[in-house]
Amino acid sequence: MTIDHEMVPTGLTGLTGSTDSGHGATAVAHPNIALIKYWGKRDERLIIPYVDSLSMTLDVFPTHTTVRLDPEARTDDVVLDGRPAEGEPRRRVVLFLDLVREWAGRDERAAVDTRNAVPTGAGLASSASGFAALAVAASAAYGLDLDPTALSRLARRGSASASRSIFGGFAVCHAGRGVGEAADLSSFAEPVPLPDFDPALVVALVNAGPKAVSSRAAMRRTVETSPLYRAWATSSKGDLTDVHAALRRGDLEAVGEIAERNALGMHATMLAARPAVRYMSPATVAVLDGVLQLRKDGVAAYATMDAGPNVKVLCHPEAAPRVAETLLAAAPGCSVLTARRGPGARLRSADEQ
Ligand code: 2P0
Repeated sequence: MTIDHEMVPTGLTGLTGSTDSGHGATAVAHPNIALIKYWGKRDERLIIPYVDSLSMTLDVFPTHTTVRLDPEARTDDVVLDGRPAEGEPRRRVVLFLDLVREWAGRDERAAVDTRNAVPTGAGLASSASGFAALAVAASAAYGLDLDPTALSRLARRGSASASRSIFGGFAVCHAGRGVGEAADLSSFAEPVPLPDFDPALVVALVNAGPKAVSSRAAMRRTVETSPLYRAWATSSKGDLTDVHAALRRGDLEAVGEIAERNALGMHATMLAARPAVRYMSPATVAVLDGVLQLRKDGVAAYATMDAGPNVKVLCHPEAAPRVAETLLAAAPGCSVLTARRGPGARLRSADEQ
Protein backbone atom coordinates (compact mmCIF):
# COMPACT_ATOMS: atom_id res chain seq x y z
CA MET A 1 0.00 0.00 0.00
CA THR A 2 1.28 3.45 -0.84
CA ILE A 3 0.86 6.01 1.86
CA ASP A 4 1.15 9.64 0.90
CA HIS A 5 2.44 12.25 3.34
CA GLU A 6 -1.07 13.46 4.14
CA MET A 7 -1.89 10.14 5.75
CA VAL A 8 1.07 9.60 7.99
CA PRO A 9 1.52 11.56 11.16
CA THR A 10 4.80 13.41 10.95
CA GLY A 11 7.31 14.20 13.63
CA LEU A 12 6.54 11.10 15.64
CA THR A 13 10.01 9.69 15.81
CA GLY A 14 11.94 10.95 18.78
CA LEU A 15 11.87 14.28 20.46
CA THR A 16 14.41 16.29 18.48
CA GLY A 17 13.22 19.70 17.42
CA SER A 18 9.60 18.97 18.21
CA THR A 19 9.52 19.20 21.96
CA ASP A 20 10.68 21.87 24.33
CA SER A 21 13.61 20.74 26.52
CA GLY A 22 12.48 17.13 26.17
CA HIS A 23 9.76 17.64 28.81
CA GLY A 24 6.92 18.94 26.71
CA ALA A 25 5.34 18.62 23.31
CA THR A 26 2.62 20.36 21.33
CA ALA A 27 0.46 18.59 18.78
CA VAL A 28 -2.27 19.57 16.37
CA ALA A 29 -5.09 17.33 15.14
CA HIS A 30 -8.27 17.84 13.13
CA PRO A 31 -11.71 16.33 13.61
CA ASN A 32 -13.07 13.70 11.27
CA ILE A 33 -16.57 13.01 10.10
CA ALA A 34 -17.61 9.38 9.69
CA LEU A 35 -19.30 8.36 6.45
CA ILE A 36 -19.86 4.95 8.01
CA LYS A 37 -20.53 5.53 11.68
CA TYR A 38 -19.15 4.09 14.88
CA TRP A 39 -21.96 3.72 17.41
CA GLY A 40 -21.78 1.32 20.36
CA LYS A 41 -18.96 -0.31 22.31
CA ARG A 42 -18.50 -4.00 22.98
CA ASP A 43 -15.88 -3.21 25.65
CA GLU A 44 -16.39 0.06 27.51
CA ARG A 45 -13.09 -0.03 29.42
CA LEU A 46 -10.87 -0.65 26.39
CA ILE A 47 -13.19 1.33 24.09
CA ILE A 48 -13.69 -1.38 21.50
CA PRO A 49 -16.41 -0.55 18.93
CA TYR A 50 -19.05 -3.02 17.79
CA VAL A 51 -18.75 -1.88 14.18
CA ASP A 52 -16.07 -0.76 11.75
CA SER A 53 -16.25 2.88 10.71
CA LEU A 54 -14.85 5.02 7.88
CA SER A 55 -14.22 8.76 7.97
CA MET A 56 -12.83 11.84 6.30
CA THR A 57 -10.48 14.01 8.35
CA LEU A 58 -11.29 17.70 7.89
CA ASP A 59 -9.07 20.73 7.25
CA VAL A 60 -11.03 22.89 9.73
CA PHE A 61 -11.55 23.09 13.51
CA PRO A 62 -8.08 21.99 14.71
CA THR A 63 -7.29 21.15 18.31
CA HIS A 64 -3.90 22.29 19.66
CA THR A 65 -2.66 20.48 22.75
CA THR A 66 0.49 20.96 24.82
CA VAL A 67 1.64 18.38 27.36
CA ARG A 68 4.44 19.42 29.70
CA LEU A 69 5.81 17.07 32.35
CA ASP A 70 6.13 18.43 35.87
CA PRO A 71 8.25 16.17 38.11
CA GLU A 72 7.33 18.30 41.16
CA ALA A 73 3.56 18.09 40.71
CA ARG A 74 1.41 15.58 42.59
CA THR A 75 -1.61 15.81 40.31
CA ASP A 76 -2.18 16.49 36.64
CA ASP A 77 -3.18 20.00 35.68
CA VAL A 78 -5.72 20.08 32.82
CA VAL A 79 -6.77 23.29 31.06
CA LEU A 80 -9.47 23.12 28.38
CA ASP A 81 -10.07 26.21 26.25
CA GLY A 82 -8.36 28.44 28.82
CA ARG A 83 -10.24 27.13 31.88
CA PRO A 84 -9.32 24.41 34.39
CA ALA A 85 -11.14 21.24 33.34
CA GLU A 86 -13.39 19.62 35.92
CA GLY A 87 -15.59 16.57 36.27
CA GLU A 88 -15.84 14.06 33.43
CA PRO A 89 -13.64 15.92 30.88
CA ARG A 90 -10.81 16.12 33.44
CA ARG A 91 -11.29 12.51 34.54
CA ARG A 92 -11.00 11.29 30.94
CA VAL A 93 -7.77 13.21 30.32
CA VAL A 94 -6.19 11.99 33.59
CA LEU A 95 -7.20 8.39 32.81
CA PHE A 96 -5.62 8.80 29.39
CA LEU A 97 -2.38 10.18 30.90
CA ASP A 98 -2.34 7.22 33.31
CA LEU A 99 -2.40 4.91 30.30
CA VAL A 100 0.44 6.82 28.60
CA ARG A 101 2.46 6.64 31.85
CA GLU A 102 1.81 2.89 32.03
CA TRP A 103 3.00 2.43 28.41
CA ALA A 104 6.08 4.61 29.06
CA GLY A 105 6.90 3.15 32.49
CA ARG A 106 7.05 6.66 33.98
CA ASP A 107 5.14 8.41 36.71
CA GLU A 108 5.60 12.19 36.38
CA ARG A 109 2.42 14.26 36.43
CA ALA A 110 1.72 16.61 33.53
CA ALA A 111 0.21 19.98 32.69
CA VAL A 112 -2.13 19.70 29.69
CA ASP A 113 -3.33 22.77 27.82
CA THR A 114 -5.79 22.05 25.03
CA ARG A 115 -7.58 24.47 22.75
CA ASN A 116 -10.39 23.54 20.38
CA ALA A 117 -11.22 25.73 17.42
CA VAL A 118 -14.65 24.12 17.52
CA PRO A 119 -17.26 24.21 20.29
CA THR A 120 -16.50 21.32 22.65
CA GLY A 121 -19.17 18.62 22.95
CA ALA A 122 -21.47 19.90 20.20
CA GLY A 123 -21.30 16.86 17.94
CA LEU A 124 -18.51 18.36 15.87
CA ALA A 125 -15.97 15.69 16.73
CA SER A 126 -14.01 17.71 19.30
CA SER A 127 -13.22 14.50 21.17
CA ALA A 128 -11.76 13.02 17.96
CA SER A 129 -9.37 15.92 17.37
CA GLY A 130 -8.87 16.33 21.14
CA PHE A 131 -7.74 12.80 21.92
CA ALA A 132 -5.75 12.50 18.68
CA ALA A 133 -3.81 15.65 19.62
CA LEU A 134 -3.43 14.44 23.21
CA ALA A 135 -2.17 11.02 22.05
CA VAL A 136 0.49 12.63 19.85
CA ALA A 137 1.57 15.27 22.40
CA ALA A 138 1.50 13.00 25.48
CA SER A 139 3.30 10.09 23.83
CA ALA A 140 6.07 12.48 22.69
CA ALA A 141 6.29 14.22 26.08
CA TYR A 142 6.67 10.86 27.84
CA GLY A 143 9.28 9.67 25.33
CA LEU A 144 7.20 6.97 23.63
CA ASP A 145 8.10 6.35 19.99
CA LEU A 146 4.90 4.87 18.59
CA ASP A 147 4.18 3.80 15.03
CA PRO A 148 0.92 5.10 13.50
CA THR A 149 -0.98 1.91 14.36
CA ALA A 150 0.04 2.03 18.03
CA LEU A 151 -0.70 5.74 18.14
CA SER A 152 -4.13 5.07 16.70
CA ARG A 153 -4.77 2.36 19.33
CA LEU A 154 -3.67 4.79 22.01
CA ALA A 155 -5.98 7.55 20.70
CA ARG A 156 -8.85 5.02 20.64
CA ARG A 157 -8.53 4.64 24.41
CA GLY A 158 -9.51 8.33 24.68
CA SER A 159 -12.33 8.22 22.12
CA ALA A 160 -12.83 5.61 19.43
CA SER A 161 -13.33 8.30 16.78
CA ALA A 162 -9.93 9.81 17.73
CA SER A 163 -8.17 6.74 16.33
CA ARG A 164 -9.23 7.95 12.86
CA SER A 165 -8.00 11.55 13.32
CA ILE A 166 -4.42 10.26 13.62
CA PHE A 167 -4.61 9.99 9.82
CA GLY A 168 -5.34 12.57 7.17
CA GLY A 169 -7.75 12.06 4.29
CA PHE A 170 -9.84 8.92 4.65
CA ALA A 171 -9.40 6.34 7.39
CA VAL A 172 -11.08 3.13 8.43
CA CYS A 173 -11.31 2.07 12.08
CA HIS A 174 -11.38 -1.67 12.63
CA ALA A 175 -13.66 -2.87 15.40
CA GLY A 176 -11.12 -5.64 16.04
CA ARG A 177 -11.56 -9.30 16.93
CA GLY A 178 -11.76 -11.31 20.13
CA VAL A 179 -11.86 -9.95 23.64
CA GLY A 180 -9.42 -8.33 26.06
CA GLU A 181 -5.88 -7.95 24.77
CA ALA A 182 -6.72 -9.53 21.39
CA ALA A 183 -9.44 -6.92 20.86
CA ASP A 184 -7.18 -4.12 22.07
CA LEU A 185 -4.43 -5.11 19.63
CA SER A 186 -6.74 -5.55 16.64
CA SER A 187 -8.86 -2.40 16.99
CA PHE A 188 -7.13 0.53 15.31
CA ALA A 189 -7.52 2.88 12.37
CA GLU A 190 -5.54 2.94 9.17
CA PRO A 191 -5.53 5.18 6.13
CA VAL A 192 -7.60 4.44 3.05
CA PRO A 193 -5.45 5.76 0.20
CA LEU A 194 -7.67 7.85 -2.07
CA PRO A 195 -5.42 10.62 -3.36
CA ASP A 196 -7.88 11.67 -6.07
CA PHE A 197 -11.10 11.75 -4.05
CA ASP A 198 -11.41 15.27 -2.71
CA PRO A 199 -15.06 16.16 -2.04
CA ALA A 200 -16.35 19.12 -0.05
CA LEU A 201 -18.20 18.76 3.24
CA VAL A 202 -20.47 21.72 3.95
CA VAL A 203 -21.00 21.94 7.72
CA ALA A 204 -24.31 23.52 8.75
CA LEU A 205 -23.97 24.65 12.35
CA VAL A 206 -27.50 24.86 13.65
CA ASN A 207 -26.54 24.87 17.31
CA ALA A 208 -23.02 25.06 18.71
CA GLY A 209 -24.06 24.50 22.33
CA PRO A 210 -23.14 21.36 24.29
CA LYS A 211 -25.43 18.39 23.70
CA ALA A 212 -27.94 17.27 26.32
CA VAL A 213 -26.84 13.61 26.28
CA SER A 214 -23.15 12.73 25.80
CA SER A 215 -22.44 10.42 22.89
CA ARG A 216 -20.95 7.95 25.37
CA ALA A 217 -24.19 7.74 27.40
CA ALA A 218 -26.31 7.78 24.26
CA MET A 219 -24.52 4.89 22.61
CA ARG A 220 -24.63 2.85 25.82
CA ARG A 221 -28.39 3.37 26.08
CA THR A 222 -28.83 2.51 22.41
CA VAL A 223 -26.90 -0.75 22.68
CA GLU A 224 -28.71 -1.75 25.86
CA THR A 225 -32.28 -0.82 24.94
CA SER A 226 -32.80 -0.18 21.22
CA PRO A 227 -34.42 -3.09 19.34
CA LEU A 228 -33.05 -1.57 16.12
CA TYR A 229 -29.39 -1.53 17.16
CA ARG A 230 -28.40 -5.02 15.96
CA ALA A 231 -30.16 -4.58 12.63
CA TRP A 232 -28.27 -1.34 12.02
CA ALA A 233 -24.93 -2.87 13.06
CA THR A 234 -25.51 -5.71 10.58
CA SER A 235 -26.52 -3.40 7.74
CA SER A 236 -23.53 -1.18 8.50
CA LYS A 237 -21.21 -4.01 7.44
CA GLY A 238 -22.83 -3.97 4.01
CA ASP A 239 -22.60 -0.18 3.93
CA LEU A 240 -18.85 -0.36 4.58
CA THR A 241 -18.30 -2.86 1.77
CA ASP A 242 -20.40 -0.75 -0.59
CA VAL A 243 -18.69 2.52 0.34
CA HIS A 244 -15.22 1.04 -0.22
CA ALA A 245 -16.28 0.08 -3.76
CA ALA A 246 -17.85 3.50 -4.39
CA LEU A 247 -14.75 5.29 -3.07
CA ARG A 248 -12.49 3.21 -5.30
CA ARG A 249 -14.64 4.28 -8.28
CA GLY A 250 -14.54 7.91 -7.10
CA ASP A 251 -18.35 7.80 -7.26
CA LEU A 252 -19.41 10.68 -4.97
CA GLU A 253 -23.12 10.10 -5.58
CA ALA A 254 -22.91 6.49 -4.37
CA VAL A 255 -20.65 7.43 -1.44
CA GLY A 256 -23.14 10.10 -0.41
CA GLU A 257 -26.18 7.82 -0.67
CA ILE A 258 -24.51 5.16 1.46
CA ALA A 259 -23.27 7.69 4.04
CA GLU A 260 -26.71 9.29 4.33
CA ARG A 261 -28.54 5.99 4.84
CA ASN A 262 -25.93 4.86 7.37
CA ALA A 263 -26.29 8.05 9.43
CA LEU A 264 -30.10 8.09 9.29
CA GLY A 265 -30.09 4.44 10.36
CA MET A 266 -27.85 5.28 13.31
CA HIS A 267 -30.25 8.04 14.37
CA ALA A 268 -33.14 5.58 13.99
CA THR A 269 -31.46 3.25 16.50
CA MET A 270 -31.32 6.15 18.97
CA LEU A 271 -34.93 7.14 18.39
CA ALA A 272 -35.91 3.56 19.24
CA ALA A 273 -33.85 3.55 22.47
CA ARG A 274 -35.75 3.64 25.76
CA PRO A 275 -35.97 6.47 26.54
CA ALA A 276 -35.31 7.85 23.06
CA VAL A 277 -32.22 9.90 22.29
CA ARG A 278 -33.03 12.58 19.75
CA TYR A 279 -30.24 14.85 18.59
CA MET A 280 -32.17 16.27 15.63
CA SER A 281 -33.82 19.64 16.11
CA PRO A 282 -36.35 21.42 13.85
CA ALA A 283 -33.42 23.25 12.21
CA THR A 284 -31.72 19.89 11.54
CA VAL A 285 -34.82 18.68 9.72
CA ALA A 286 -35.03 21.95 7.79
CA VAL A 287 -31.44 21.44 6.61
CA LEU A 288 -32.25 17.84 5.63
CA ASP A 289 -35.18 19.21 3.59
CA GLY A 290 -32.74 21.61 1.92
CA VAL A 291 -30.55 18.65 0.96
CA LEU A 292 -33.54 16.83 -0.57
CA GLN A 293 -34.43 19.95 -2.53
CA LEU A 294 -30.88 20.22 -3.83
CA ARG A 295 -31.07 16.65 -5.11
CA LYS A 296 -34.44 17.33 -6.75
CA ASP A 297 -32.74 20.26 -8.48
CA GLY A 298 -30.00 17.97 -9.75
CA VAL A 299 -27.26 18.85 -7.25
CA ALA A 300 -25.44 15.87 -5.72
CA ALA A 301 -25.66 16.62 -1.99
CA TYR A 302 -25.89 14.07 0.83
CA ALA A 303 -26.30 14.59 4.56
CA THR A 304 -24.67 12.99 7.54
CA MET A 305 -25.24 13.80 11.23
CA ASP A 306 -23.46 12.82 14.40
CA ALA A 307 -24.29 13.07 18.08
CA GLY A 308 -25.73 16.56 17.78
CA PRO A 309 -28.11 18.66 15.70
CA ASN A 310 -25.52 19.88 13.16
CA VAL A 311 -25.53 18.54 9.61
CA LYS A 312 -22.60 17.87 7.32
CA VAL A 313 -23.31 17.75 3.59
CA LEU A 314 -21.09 15.90 1.14
CA CYS A 315 -20.91 17.41 -2.36
CA HIS A 316 -18.62 18.19 -5.27
CA PRO A 317 -16.36 21.17 -4.40
CA GLU A 318 -17.76 23.26 -7.27
CA ALA A 319 -21.29 22.80 -5.88
CA ALA A 320 -20.32 23.86 -2.33
CA PRO A 321 -21.32 27.55 -2.68
CA ARG A 322 -24.78 26.59 -3.94
CA VAL A 323 -25.16 23.96 -1.24
CA ALA A 324 -24.12 26.45 1.46
CA GLU A 325 -26.58 29.04 0.15
CA THR A 326 -29.44 26.52 0.07
CA LEU A 327 -28.76 25.29 3.61
CA LEU A 328 -28.66 28.87 4.91
CA ALA A 329 -31.98 29.60 3.24
CA ALA A 330 -33.50 26.37 4.60
CA ALA A 331 -32.48 27.11 8.19
CA PRO A 332 -32.04 30.85 8.65
CA GLY A 333 -29.84 31.49 11.67
CA CYS A 334 -27.54 28.56 11.07
CA SER A 335 -23.97 29.19 9.96
CA VAL A 336 -22.18 27.25 7.27
CA LEU A 337 -18.59 26.51 6.50
CA THR A 338 -17.04 24.36 3.79
CA ALA A 339 -14.43 21.80 4.77
CA ARG A 340 -12.19 19.64 2.61
CA ARG A 341 -10.01 16.67 3.44
CA GLY A 342 -7.40 17.59 6.01
CA PRO A 343 -4.08 16.37 7.42
CA GLY A 344 -3.27 13.77 10.06
CA ALA A 345 -2.27 14.57 13.62
CA ARG A 346 1.29 15.82 14.04
CA LEU A 347 3.70 17.36 16.47
CA ARG A 348 4.00 21.10 16.12
CA SER A 349 7.43 22.66 16.12
CA ALA A 350 8.23 25.33 18.72
CA ASP A 351 8.32 28.17 16.15
CA GLU A 352 4.87 27.44 14.69
CA GLN A 353 1.98 29.58 15.86
C1 2P0 B 1 -18.48 8.57 14.70
N1 2P0 B 1 -19.62 9.43 16.73
O1 2P0 B 1 -18.21 7.53 14.07
C2 2P0 B 1 -19.67 8.52 15.63
C3 2P0 B 1 -20.94 8.86 14.92
C4 2P0 B 1 -20.80 10.20 16.86
C5 2P0 B 1 -21.75 9.65 15.90
O2 2P0 B 1 -17.66 8.69 17.43
O3 2P0 B 1 -17.32 7.09 23.69
O4 2P0 B 1 -16.58 10.73 21.10
O5 2P0 B 1 -15.38 8.59 23.31
O6 2P0 B 1 -15.58 6.45 22.00
O7 2P0 B 1 -15.85 8.84 19.59
C6 2P0 B 1 -18.69 10.21 18.85
O8 2P0 B 1 -18.31 9.42 19.89
O9 2P0 B 1 -17.21 8.34 21.61
C7 2P0 B 1 -18.63 9.40 17.63
P1 2P0 B 1 -16.32 7.57 22.70
P2 2P0 B 1 -16.85 9.40 20.53
O10 2P0 B 1 -17.82 9.61 14.53
